[in-house]
Amino acid sequence: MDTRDLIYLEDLYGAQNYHPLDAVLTRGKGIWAWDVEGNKYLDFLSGYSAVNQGHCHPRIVKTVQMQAKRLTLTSRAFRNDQWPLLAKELCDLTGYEMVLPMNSGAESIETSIKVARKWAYQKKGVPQDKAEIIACTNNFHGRTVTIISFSTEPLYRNDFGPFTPGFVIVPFGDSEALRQAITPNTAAFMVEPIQAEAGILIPPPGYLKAAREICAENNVLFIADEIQTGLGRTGKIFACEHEEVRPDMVVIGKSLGGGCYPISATLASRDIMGVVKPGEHGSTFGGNPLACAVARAALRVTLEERLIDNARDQGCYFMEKLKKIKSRHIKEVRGLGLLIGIELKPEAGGARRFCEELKKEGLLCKETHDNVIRFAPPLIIKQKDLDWAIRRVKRVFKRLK
Ligand code: IF1
Repeated sequence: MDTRDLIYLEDLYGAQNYHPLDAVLTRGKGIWAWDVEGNKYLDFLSGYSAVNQGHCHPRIVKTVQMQAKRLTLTSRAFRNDQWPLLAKELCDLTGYEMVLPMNSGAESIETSIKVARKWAYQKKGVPQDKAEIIACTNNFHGRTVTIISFSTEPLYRNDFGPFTPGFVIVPFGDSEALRQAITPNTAAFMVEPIQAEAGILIPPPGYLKAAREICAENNVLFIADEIQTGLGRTGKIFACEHEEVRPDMVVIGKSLGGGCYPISATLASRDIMGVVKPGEHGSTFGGNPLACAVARAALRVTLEERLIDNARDQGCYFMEKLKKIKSRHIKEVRGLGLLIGIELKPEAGGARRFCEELKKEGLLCKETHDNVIRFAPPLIIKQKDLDWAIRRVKRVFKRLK
């Protein structure tokens, strides 16, 4: 079947919950993907940072094949030989004492909310059902009803009420507003170190550190959503490390699964994660042996192939090149590591048309929030591939002058 046939079927039978570019992909290898017509693309979205190790990484695929033939799912009613090893490896890597495995990022965000609330009732003495969690304007933490209950984006909230109570919103980047919003019932403050979906918004220098200190002073848990920024994307294991901030709880997902399999996790100290008792939380697939084997391989690849340093170095290189592009449409180029965005001026007519043109040049990019083109290639990308990409980005900005 060709592109047209497949789009017809998708539009006829598939729920219309996305507005994808019309690239019908059928194969991926490393930074490259091919559509059903045989056109080759450089993947500059990496599955929203879930494909940091590149498409179909041979070591990760081999692990999928081996484990899939051995044992895929036991439920947590029994034990398996992969979860304990992943748990130890994650704690050794990050310095946290305990980890709770789930599947999607949203499920682990929900985990962090439940753990923070339970910690508030049992350890902080917040009255039952009075726990408050503070989040930021323009946050993106997932799509469940509780998570969109504290979204400030109408598109994600409209017609999905009634919403979960207990959330307070403060402006992203304003630590004094955070201090003012804290009450004796505040359990936690949840923040993305960089707001990717909001348009690669980087907070003012010192914000994360100040917020962390305010939380510590007020016995409020600092929860970092590192689902997109974590595991090397910004040139560190966690983006919070750029400000030497150590959260009380860290939520990871996406590339933990090596671009092959959904797995997410919440990391915390024993004092915090220890409030969860048997039977109180979990999921059918949480901590399954296939997911854990894949995650162990994904972490090994990330560390042994030095993807974190590569993200730092290639990100610097690429950002420098992008900043040299002369175009009246460009308002700002910003980012950290290989999480980069070009914000266009409103009169540029929106980022979507630039992404359509970039697709014609063989670059798969996604606009975010109307005016930002997001560049987030797999962390394996080499300088020569970025040079290939830069030449095409320049061509598009020249054409759409
Ligand atoms: C969609 C956005 C990105 C995330 C952060 C939690 C989650 C995500 C920081 C939830 C997921 C994905 C979801 C996907 C598109 C994509 C996205 F545009 F929606 F916001 F990346 F920016 N925290 N982000 O980025 O993780 O449950 O999806 O595993 O929903 O359209 P998930």
